[in-house]
Amino acid sequence: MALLPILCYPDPKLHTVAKPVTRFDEALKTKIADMFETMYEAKGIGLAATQVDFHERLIVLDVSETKDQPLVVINPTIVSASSQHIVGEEGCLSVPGIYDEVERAQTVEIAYLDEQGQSKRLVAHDLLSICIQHEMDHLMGRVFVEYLSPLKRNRIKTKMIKAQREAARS
Ligand code: GNR
Ligand code: NI
Repeated sequence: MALLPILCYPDPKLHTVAKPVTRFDEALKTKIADMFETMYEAKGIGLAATQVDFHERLIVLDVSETKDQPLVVINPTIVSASSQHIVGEEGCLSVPGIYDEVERAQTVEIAYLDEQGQSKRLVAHDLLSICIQHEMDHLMGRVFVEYLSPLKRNRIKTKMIKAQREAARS
């Protein structure tokens, strides 16, 4: 088990488009275990492989209060999305300290593979739906701040660069 470094916005690597997972081997199991360890340690409810500089379509999630409902989602596709939308306050482990409202489909149905490579379907509502859409965006190289106004996004970018410069000096 290992903690993986999380890429921080505006790292250009966060805009990499992930490729499908093709090998369901021991290396993948290790990556999944390391991603869960990293996500739980960072108090996140989800983590996309992109955020740990691994560019395959792999997500780990756990939106439960009790942190005992791990979910592995590989090669996800949206089967359907509700026309009903919801606005939720989002944060991101790659944009620490920034929270803002994003509108998403309230319900999504996804098709995906589990860690054994078995086909699955899942209908997700509310927070799980939001989290799945947030993580699938990461796999497409998209970070939630890209939904905010250019003014807000530029302020966030400047703040992140400054924070990273100060962290590197200390
Ligand atoms: O931990 C996280 N919380 C969160 C809250 C609202 C909407 C999305 C998220 S995902 C985020 C972890 C993360 O950055 N995943 O990519
Ligand atoms: Ni994120």
